[in-house]
Amino acid sequence: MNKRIEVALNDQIQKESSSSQYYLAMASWAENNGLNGTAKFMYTHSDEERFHMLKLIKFVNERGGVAIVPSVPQPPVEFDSLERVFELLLEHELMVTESINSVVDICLQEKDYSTHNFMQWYVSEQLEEEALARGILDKLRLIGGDKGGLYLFDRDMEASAAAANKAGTADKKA
Ligand code: OFO
Repeated sequence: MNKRIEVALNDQIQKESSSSQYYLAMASWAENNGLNGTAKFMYTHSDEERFHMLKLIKFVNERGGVAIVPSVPQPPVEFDSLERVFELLLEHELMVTESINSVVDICLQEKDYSTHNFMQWYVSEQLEEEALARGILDKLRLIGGDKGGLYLFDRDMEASAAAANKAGTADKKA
């Protein structure tokens, strides 16, 4: 495997792993703050990020590279508010998108079209994740401090986690 591509993919493995830990920390915070639906959503999201990481690890190894299982910095324990959680999630996803784009760019520079093709899955995944985070943030801003609204929001998040779980199982079987 081309060295530059291998380094870029290992860097991406690190980012997906840190996304997984970050969302796990958000899940734990939500669970400790009575937001069980949001916690389920975040636990599922954390699992998805782990799947993104595993997919990259397997790809690197199958292509003759060496995947490095990264250590990741400890994510925060406390968050200021639910809105802040989703602001941070969106910021994090924007950073990940930038990183995916840079891997795609390196693939083109190195004329590695099969890795370029593999990375297209991540490109569309990022589009979905950004749209999801923006949609959730819009809802939270509408709700503001309304407790009833927050209760319904949390219930919706539980339904959305269940749907994602179902789709995720199908995805991993595909
Ligand atoms: Fe892996 O998609 Fe988010 O970070």
